[in-house]
Amino acid sequence: MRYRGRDLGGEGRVHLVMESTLTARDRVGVQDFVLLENYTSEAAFIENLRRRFGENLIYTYIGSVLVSVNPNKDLEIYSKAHMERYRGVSFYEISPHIYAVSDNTYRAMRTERRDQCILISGESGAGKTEVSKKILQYYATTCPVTDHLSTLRDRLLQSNPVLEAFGNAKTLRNDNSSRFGKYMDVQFDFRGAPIGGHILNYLLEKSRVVHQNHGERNFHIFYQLLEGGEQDLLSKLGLERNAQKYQYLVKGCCPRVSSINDKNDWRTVRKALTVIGFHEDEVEDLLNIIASVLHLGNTQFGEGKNGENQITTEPQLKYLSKLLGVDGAALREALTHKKITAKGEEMISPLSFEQAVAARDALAKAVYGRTFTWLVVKINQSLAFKDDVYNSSKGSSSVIGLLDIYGFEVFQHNSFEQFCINYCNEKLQQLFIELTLKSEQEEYEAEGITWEPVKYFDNKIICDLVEGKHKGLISILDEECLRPGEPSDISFLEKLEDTLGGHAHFVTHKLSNGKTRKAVSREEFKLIHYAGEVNYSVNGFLDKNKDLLYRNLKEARLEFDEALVRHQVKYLGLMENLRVRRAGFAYRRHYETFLQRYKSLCPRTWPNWQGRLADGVATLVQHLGYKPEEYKLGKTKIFIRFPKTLFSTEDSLEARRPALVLTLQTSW
Ligand code: AD9
Ligand code: MG
Repeated sequence: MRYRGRDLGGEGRVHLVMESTLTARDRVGVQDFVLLENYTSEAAFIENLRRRFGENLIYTYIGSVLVSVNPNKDLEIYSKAHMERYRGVSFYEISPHIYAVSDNTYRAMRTERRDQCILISGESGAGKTEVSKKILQYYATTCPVTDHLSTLRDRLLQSNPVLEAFGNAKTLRNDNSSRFGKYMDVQFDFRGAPIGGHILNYLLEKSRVVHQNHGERNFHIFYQLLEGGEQDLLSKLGLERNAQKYQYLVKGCCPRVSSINDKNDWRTVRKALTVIGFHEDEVEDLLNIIASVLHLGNTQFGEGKNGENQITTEPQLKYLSKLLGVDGAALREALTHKKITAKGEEMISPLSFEQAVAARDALAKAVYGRTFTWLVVKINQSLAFKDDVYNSSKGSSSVIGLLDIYGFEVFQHNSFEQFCINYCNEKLQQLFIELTLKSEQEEYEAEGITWEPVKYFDNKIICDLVEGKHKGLISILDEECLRPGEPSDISFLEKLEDTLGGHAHFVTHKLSNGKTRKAVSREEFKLIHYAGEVNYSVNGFLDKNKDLLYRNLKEARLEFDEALVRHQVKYLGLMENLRVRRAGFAYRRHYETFLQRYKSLCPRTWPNWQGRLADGVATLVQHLGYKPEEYKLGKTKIFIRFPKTLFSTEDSLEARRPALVLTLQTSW
């Protein structure tokens, strides 16, 4: 089967001629769900996704929202030639692609001179980070650059491998799972050239430094250093080329991952650090800290002659003091003793074995966490917009923001980390609902447009359950952390039961009739999230919440798992979104703006319309031959149902809103 006609990246427009008994549309489905005949049927929706997926067409629109289905294999759709095809081409004129969203957002930024934002949502492993990288590559390749800007462009691109090395890890759901949230601003000058960038990082999962679940790994950088680091370097750091030797790397029993080449990745990261502008001594400091975390993990405690708890691994202590640049005796004391103040006097008291282990782990987590923050600060310094270099751009720059967070995740054992990650996803879903379902429908009502409301599940109820003042889960946790006496994870759970018991989205083992529920253990609570049910173990909640840094805040890998896709279609509210889009109006403009822009197309409105604005617009669209079903006149705006040639993408309502990309996981 061959396509005839213009090559548009495998899919082409619907007018392509195919040498087959099937029409192009039958075979590849529709590229915008708004065009789906049976648009209320979930089965038809999924079938359309499946057909397209079968043809390696992983992108489909719902109006201006891009749905991306993870192919879990390299598709040849990201070349420079592909980028060129999307440059300056109208959103609806070419097959859906992340480059179309990137280009549309870029042009909207330039023509409107307003900041833009691209929000990427989807569960863990669905492809959010890949999408964000593709967007960045698109800008790096297609935007104008001069010599000195090319350095900035390279730094923007190279910040990814560095941040991923230190902030990503293999989990059971994704071999390259982001364990921190990232919001990146790319700043452009008036010519549309990238001139600066800034990264905001959220809530790194530091607990991973000292513990990994079975089948998971620590952060990539540890394995990269051990696999790829030159022998001289490892000797200097006192490390052996064997991940199995390090207690912090053996917990998950997973030193190697078939899809990851630690050695190659090490080279990439080393090079990237240089491109970003790290000095050799800074890289040395960085690696000293990474090595010291491994030595901390191997620091053991045991009973001394007088029954006291002491460090039994002297070589580790020696390396630690050398690498961290601290006095050995002071470090020994800090790891085995604590300072307490009693009656105004400072006293030193020995730590028990368990306390010493906890103090060691806390130090490792704090050291790693602060190093990550420092890394982001350094990257930001290197990406910072420099007025003196680009003074021609002063005061006239705009930004495109990219949000890539950790996706919703459920494991067999879920703890504070999953709670934070999943809460973050609830908030993003709120924003998504606000942008696609709520405000859209409210506007029709406000403008007096006849409208049959589309019902949808509003997850505000779950956000309130988590963040509500005084009675929300986080408030209760904070109160319990600050309460005098002996607050514990279990006392926290009891408080939750007292306050939230009976809430439709909160479940514990206690049933109202006094019996117990088997599906939730005595140390767990269950939250019924928008994306699914998750049991959280309260073990460690108090300690982890006290940590201030937190407050700042399978191999599938190639099938289309229908149940998994259907689940995501449901909880992401895609059917509801489609219904709103289908029944709604793709474009809207204030009467004044509309008239101003198009009055020249009608002799009766040109050069100036003298009467009421609404009458002028009515006159204009009648002259243009619009059929009544194609538009509606509201109180202050005209609403137009489908894209028309009259409206280029720059005019779309969507250009004024954050672009939305939804990524779907296909297998796990
Ligand atoms: V998490 O919430 O950080 O755990 P993400 O970010 O949603 O997750 P990621 O982008 O890391 O997922 O994608 C997971 C894997 O899917 C990647 O490592 C790729 O192997 C694979 N993937 C994702 N998108 C694409 C794609 N467009 N083409 C090919 C892809 N492979
Ligand atoms: Mg990610």
